[in-house]
Amino acid sequence: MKVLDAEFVKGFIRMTADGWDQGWHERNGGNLSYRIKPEEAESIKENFKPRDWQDIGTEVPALSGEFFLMTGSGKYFRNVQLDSEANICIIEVDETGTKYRILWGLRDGGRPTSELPSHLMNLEVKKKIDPNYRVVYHAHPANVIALTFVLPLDEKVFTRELWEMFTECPMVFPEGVGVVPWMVPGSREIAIATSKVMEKYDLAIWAHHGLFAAGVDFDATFGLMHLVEKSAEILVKVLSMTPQKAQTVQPDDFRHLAKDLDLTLSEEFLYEKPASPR
Ligand code: 2HA
Ligand code: ZN
Repeated sequence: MKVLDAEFVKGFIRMTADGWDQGWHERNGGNLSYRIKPEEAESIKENFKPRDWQDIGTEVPALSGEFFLMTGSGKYFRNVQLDSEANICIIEVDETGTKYRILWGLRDGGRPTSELPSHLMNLEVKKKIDPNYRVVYHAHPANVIALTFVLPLDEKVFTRELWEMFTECPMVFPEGVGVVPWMVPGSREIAIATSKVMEKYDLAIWAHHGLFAAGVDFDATFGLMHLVEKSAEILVKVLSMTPQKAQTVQPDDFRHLAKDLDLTLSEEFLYEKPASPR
């Protein structure tokens, strides 16, 4: 089968187009990766033409021998659907989990995403917790980024505020969201910090930069990004109108929700707030 005829490749490309349509991928912003299932790799392997092994820049031993579909470094989400073979690639991780090689794509040259260490470390953490996790998505949604200039960079505050704005939020991400302070993008340090957050959450906010989401498939992962950004947008609108909400969902309301819907909502997020703003 041709690579572009494979369903997982079509799903990947559709997600890049959807992200572009949302306005989350200015210029070459954002990146997407997918851990390919063995049978999916098998179905397209006749197209693989291995290039040289390169350093990943970190170690992901639990991903040794696995195949990944990902966006290219410096490539624009806007162009993925128009010319997929030039803008995305399939890579293989070697037996040591320290090197990768390109097998397909990036027809005119290039490298996998500049956030390769973060993508692979996140995929590794998620695989260890639940092998069904396959997708890691990084985008630059403006409202989430705006909130990182206004709210304390504290996972308790971000989780609680996003939950309050939109009751879908505690239902879809009852474990909450993590926050990574500003760090150099593309670095091993930010990859380590993000993968630590991913041990607990499916969402890692990058202060003054963007958001990482992880999920079992493209729908779940895109939906997570979309949901968080929409909730952030509502909070930005509220804070633009008033520094103080007139009314909101209270800790006991969340406890009630958790009981009725059989959710686990950690008490760490259900703290009492002072009467003043937030
Ligand atoms: O430009 O989003 O974090 C790609 C990025 C880097
Ligand atoms: Zn980014």
